[in-house]
Amino acid sequence: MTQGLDEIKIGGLGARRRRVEDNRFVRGRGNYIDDIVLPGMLHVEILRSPLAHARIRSIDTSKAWDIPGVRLVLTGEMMATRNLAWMPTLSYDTQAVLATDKVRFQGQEVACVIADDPYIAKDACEAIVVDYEPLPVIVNPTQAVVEGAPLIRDDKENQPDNVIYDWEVGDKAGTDRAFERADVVSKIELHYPRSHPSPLECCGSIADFDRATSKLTVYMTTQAPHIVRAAVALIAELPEHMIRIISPDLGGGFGNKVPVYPGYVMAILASILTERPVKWVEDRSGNLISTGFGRDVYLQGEMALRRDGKILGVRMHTDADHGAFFGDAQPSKFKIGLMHSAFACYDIPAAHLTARGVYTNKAPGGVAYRCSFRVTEAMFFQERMVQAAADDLGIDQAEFRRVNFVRDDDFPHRTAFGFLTDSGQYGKCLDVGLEAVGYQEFLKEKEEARKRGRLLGIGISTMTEPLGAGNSREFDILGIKMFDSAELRVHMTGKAILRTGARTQGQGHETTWAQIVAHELGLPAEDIVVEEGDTDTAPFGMGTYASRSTPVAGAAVSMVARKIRAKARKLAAHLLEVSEEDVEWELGRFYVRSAPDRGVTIQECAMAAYSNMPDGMEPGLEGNAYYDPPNLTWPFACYIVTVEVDPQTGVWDVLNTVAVDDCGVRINPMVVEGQIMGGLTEAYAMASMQFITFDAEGNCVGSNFMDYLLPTAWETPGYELHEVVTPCPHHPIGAKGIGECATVGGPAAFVNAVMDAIKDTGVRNVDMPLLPDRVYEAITQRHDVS
Ligand code: MCN
Ligand code: CUM
Repeated sequence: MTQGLDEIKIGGLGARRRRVEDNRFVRGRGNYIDDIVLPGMLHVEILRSPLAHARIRSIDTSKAWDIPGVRLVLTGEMMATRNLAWMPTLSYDTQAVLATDKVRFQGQEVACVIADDPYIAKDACEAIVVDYEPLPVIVNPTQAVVEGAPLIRDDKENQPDNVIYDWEVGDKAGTDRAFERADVVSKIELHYPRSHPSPLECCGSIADFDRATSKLTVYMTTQAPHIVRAAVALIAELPEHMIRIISPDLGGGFGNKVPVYPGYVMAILASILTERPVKWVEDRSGNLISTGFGRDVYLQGEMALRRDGKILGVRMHTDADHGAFFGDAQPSKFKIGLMHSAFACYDIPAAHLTARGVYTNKAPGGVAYRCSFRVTEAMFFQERMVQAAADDLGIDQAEFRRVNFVRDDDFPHRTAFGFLTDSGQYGKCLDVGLEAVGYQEFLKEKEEARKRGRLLGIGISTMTEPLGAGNSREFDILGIKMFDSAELRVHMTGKAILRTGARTQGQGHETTWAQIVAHELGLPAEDIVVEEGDTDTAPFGMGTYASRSTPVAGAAVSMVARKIRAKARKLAAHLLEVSEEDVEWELGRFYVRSAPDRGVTIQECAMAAYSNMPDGMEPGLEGNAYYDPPNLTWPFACYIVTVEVDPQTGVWDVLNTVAVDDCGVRINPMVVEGQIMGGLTEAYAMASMQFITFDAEGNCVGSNFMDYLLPTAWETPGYELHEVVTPCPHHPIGAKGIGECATVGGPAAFVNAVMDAIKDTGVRNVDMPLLPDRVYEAITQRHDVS
C-alpha cells in the first residue's frame, strides 16, 4: 500500500493538467478543414437565395458553364435526377439540398458551382440567373398559424398548415387543480430570441471518392462522425463500410456542427461526378445565415403559489420557430427537446407543458449553442418565472428558491415532468454563492444607492440540468440508441492509445480522457494518446453534444480501463506466482497481499501480455467498452450577478459575477473552469448583445459580425468561480457533465439582475438582448419591452 503513485503527479483525476492539444493549437499547427489540401482538389461555391419565400420559375446556368475553370454546375433539378434534391433531417423531416420548387428562407441553397479554385466558383455563381416569383413571407409563429397563412411546406403530403407538432407532457388535471387551490397566480411572457453559436471556424468538408476502390472519404466539420456515416449511407445509398468520415481539428462546434448540411452533400455528389476531391468551405455570412442556430422560442408561463412561498404548480406553453425545415438534432421522443427538464431542481407537485412547433421562412435549426436539447430555454424560462413569482409574493428571491428546492435527502427525485434527478446539494450551492457575493451587504448597498437615484440590481439563477444523453431506453436519434464507446490499446512498453466515439471540438478530450485512464490504471497521462473523429478507427459512438461526453464516452473510458486492469491482474498473479485472489491493487501496481513489497507495475504487466502470458491466455492488452448510462447526470449551478443600470442611458454594467458549479467529481478542474468561463461569456453575450432578427420580408439581420456581436475581452466581465462536489451516484468516477451549464443557467442571472435594478418601474420583462435602448424604453415608458 506504500508504493502507489501520486495521482496528481501522473496527471490523474483532479489534476490541473495543461491541455495537450493546445501545444499544436497555439503554435498554429492545428489541422482544420481548410488546412487540408488534396491533389487535384476542386472547390464548391453555393449560390444562395436572396429572397425568403419565392417560387423558382427558372434557373439559367449557361453563362456559368462558359467560365474557364468551371467543372460542374449543379441545380436542384439535376440533384433530383439522382434522388438527392432532398435529404432527411435528424428529426424525421426533409430538407432541400438544392431548391427545386421554391426557396423557403433567405440564404437557402439554390445552385452550386464546382471549379478549379474558389474564386472562379464564386464568380460563376454570380453568372447564374434565377427567375423568382416572390411569395408572402412568414417570420414568426403568430403569422405561421393565422387563418389563410401561406403554406410553406407545400412539398409535403398531409401538411395542411405550418404546424410541425403539437406536443404536451405532464399532468394537466393535477396542474389545473393546483391552480384552483392557489393563493396567487404569477404570469410571465417571454421570447428567447434566435442566436447563433458562430464558432471561430465555419462549416466545411472535402469529399474524395475513389472510383478504383469505390471508397468515399469525407473530411468534415462534424461533432458526430458516425451518425454522419450512417446518414450518408442512407442519403447517397452507398455501402457503409465504403464510407469513411474524418472529423479533423474543429475550431469550435457549439452544436453548429451537428446537422448534415447541403454543402456536405453537394461536395460528395460533385466528387462522385468529377472523380476528383471536392472542397466546400463556408464563409461567415453563409454560416450565420443558413446553418443551425439556437433558440427562437416564445413562452407563456404561469405559476400557482401559496402565500407562504410554496410553488403548487406550473403551466408552460411554448411556441418554437423551427424555420423552413424541422432539422433539430434531438431525441426523437421529445418534440421540443428537453424543455420539460424545467423546474427539476424545485419540488413541485404538478406541472404541464404544451409545445407547438411551426415552420417559418427562416433558416432551419434551433438546437445549437450549448443548448443541451433546449435545456437552455427551459432554464431561462424557469428562472425568469421564479424571479417574477418571488416579486409577486414579495418574498426574498434567494429564500423563495430555498424553500422550493429539492432537499439533499430526497434523491433520486422524480420531477413533476417525470425525470429522475440523481443527486445534489442545492441549498449548499446557494449558500456558497450568496456568501461569495455578499448578499446581505449588497441588499443594503442597493437600498442606499436607490435613495440617491442609482439603480443597483442582483440576479440569481439556480438550476439542475440533464446532461449526457442517453440512456438508450429513452434517447435515440433516428432510431439509433444513444450510448457511447471507448477502445484502449496498451502497448508492450506501457504506452497506450485510447479512442472514443465522442468528438472533441475544443473541450479538451485529448487531455481529460487520458486522466481517466491514468486514474484507473496508473499509467501516466502523458503516456496515453487520445484519438477521436475517424470512423475507420474509432469505435461507434454518437458524438459530442448535450455535454454527453463525460457522462457517456467518459464512463466508457473508465469501463474499458477497468477491463484492462482485470486482465492485468491475471498477468500480475502469473508474474508474482500467486493466485489472483491474493493480488491487491494500488495506483499503478499490483502486489501480494501478505507481502506488499512483492509487486509488479502495470507496465510490467503490459510487457508480460506480449511476452510472458500464462498458458491459455489470449495475448495482448486491448479492449473496448460500450456504455449505456442508467440515467442522465444532473449537475447543479448557482449563478449570481450584480449590476448597475444607468437610468439616463439604459446602459448596464456588471459589477460582480459569482458562479458555483457542482458537476460532481472534476476530472480536470482547470478544464472545467474554462468551460464555465466560456459559458458565462456566451450567457453574457446573449443577455446583452446577441440576436438574429428578420425584417418583414424575411431578410436576415445579423448575417455578419457588424450586426451579430461577439463579446471581446474588453466588454466581457470577470468571473468568480466556486465549486461544490456531489459525486454522481451512477457514473463510474462520479462525474457529471459541465460543458453547457453556464450558457444554460447564466442568461437568467444577467437578465434577472437588470430587471431587479429597474423593478420600481413596475416593468416585468425586457426581452433579450438587453440593449441599452430597450432598457431605457422600459425605464422611461414603464412598460415591458419585447
Ligand atoms: N470535464 C471534467 N470534469 C467533469 C465534467 C467535464 O473535467 N466533471 C471536462 C471533460 O473531460 C471535457 C470538458 O470538461 O474535457 C467538457 O465535458 P462535458 O461536460 O462532458 O461536455 P462535452 O465534452 O460533451 O462537450 C459538449 C459541450 C457542448 S454540448 C457544447 S455545445 C460546447 C461545450 O461542450 N461546445 C464547445 N463546450 C465547448 N467548448 C469549446 N471549447 N468548444 C466547443 O465547441
Ligand atoms: Cu445544443 S449545442 Mo451542444 O449540445 O453541441
